[in-house]
Amino acid sequence: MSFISRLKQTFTRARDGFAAIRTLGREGRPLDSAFWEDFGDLLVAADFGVPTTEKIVSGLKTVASQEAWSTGDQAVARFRKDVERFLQVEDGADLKLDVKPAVILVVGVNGSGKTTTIGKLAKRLRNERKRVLLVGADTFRAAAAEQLEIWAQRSGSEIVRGTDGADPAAVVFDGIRAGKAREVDVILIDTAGRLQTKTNLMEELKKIRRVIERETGGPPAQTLLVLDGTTGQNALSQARLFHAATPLTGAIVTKLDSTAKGGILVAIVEELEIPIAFVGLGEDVDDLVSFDPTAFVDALFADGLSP
Ligand SMILES: Nc1nc2c(ncn2[C@@H]2O[C@H](COP(=O)(O)OP(=O)(O)O)[C@@H](O)[C@H]2O)c(=O)[nH]1
Ligand SMILES: [Mg+2]
Repeated sequence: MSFISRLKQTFTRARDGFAAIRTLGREGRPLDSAFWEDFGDLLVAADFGVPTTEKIVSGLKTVASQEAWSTGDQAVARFRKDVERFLQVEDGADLKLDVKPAVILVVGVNGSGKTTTIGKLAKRLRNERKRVLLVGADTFRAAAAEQLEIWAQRSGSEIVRGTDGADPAAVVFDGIRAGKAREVDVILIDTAGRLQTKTNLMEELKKIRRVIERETGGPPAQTLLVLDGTTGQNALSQARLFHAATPLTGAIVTKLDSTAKGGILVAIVEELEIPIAFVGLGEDVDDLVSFDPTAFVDALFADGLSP
C-alpha cells in the first residue's frame, strides 16, 4: 500500500485537525484579525507549537497584503504549500550509509518506540541484503535486551547485548568491535529510554558517541531521535535536549496511527532543522515508512482545497 493511502487510513486524528483548518478556508471569511486569530488557534491545536504558528501566520499575512488577498481560502491554499515547503529538507529521508560499518545511534525517551523502530529498520536493511548487527546498550532493564533479541530474530539480524547494569558505552565498544570483525554493513545501537531531565543520562549519550568516534574514526553515520508523535509539544522539548547532547541527523516520529496531530512534524523540522527520516504507522515490522512530505500533505488535505 502506498504511503499516502496508509496515512489516509491511519492518520485520522491529524486529519480531523486539518479538516478544521480547511473548513475555515471554505467559510468565505474576510481576512481580518478575527480570521487570523482563529487560524492561529487551529494551528496550535494541531500541534504546530507557538513559535512555528507565529512564523507561519506572519508569513501568510505578509503575502496576503502583498498580493491583496481578500478571503480565507487564499490563506489556506497558501498554507498547504507552506507546510509542504517547510517539510522539504535537503537530503531529507535518505539514510546515508556510505561507510562500513555504518553506525546508527538511536536515542529517545522511554516508550517512544526506539526498540520497535530499530527492529523495523533492521528488517528494511535486511530486505536490502545488508548484514545488520543490533547492539543492546539499554542495560537498564532486563526486558529491553530480550525485546531486542526478538527483533533480531524477526529481522534476521545479529545481536550484541550487555549484561544487566553493564556500562552502555562498554556494550557499544564491544558491539562496534564485533561489527568490524564480522564485517557487517550496519550497526544499529539501541539506547536506554533516559529521562531528558537527568543530566547524567545525557552525559552517558555523549560517552557513547565518543566511543563510536574513537572506534570508527568519525561520528555515527546517523543519529536518529525517535519521538512519540502523540506526546505533542513535549516531543519537541525532548528533541531540543537530545539535539544539545548529541547532534541529531534525523527524527523518526512514531504512533502516527494513534492520536498524533500532525503539526508536530512541521514544528520539529522548522525548529530543529532536521529531517523526518521515517514515520511509524503501527506496531508491526512493516509499519515504518520513509517520510514523503508531498504525500504527507496530500493525505492531510485529502478532502480539501486544491492548492
Ligand atoms: N501504534 C503504534 N505503536 C508503536 C509504534 N512504534 C512503537 N509502538 C509501541 O510503543 C511501545 C513502546 O515501544 P518500544 O519500542 O518498546 O519503545 P522504547 O522504550 O523507546 O524502546 C510498544 O508497545 C510498541 O509496540 C507505532 O508506530 N505505532
Ligand atoms: Mg527500548
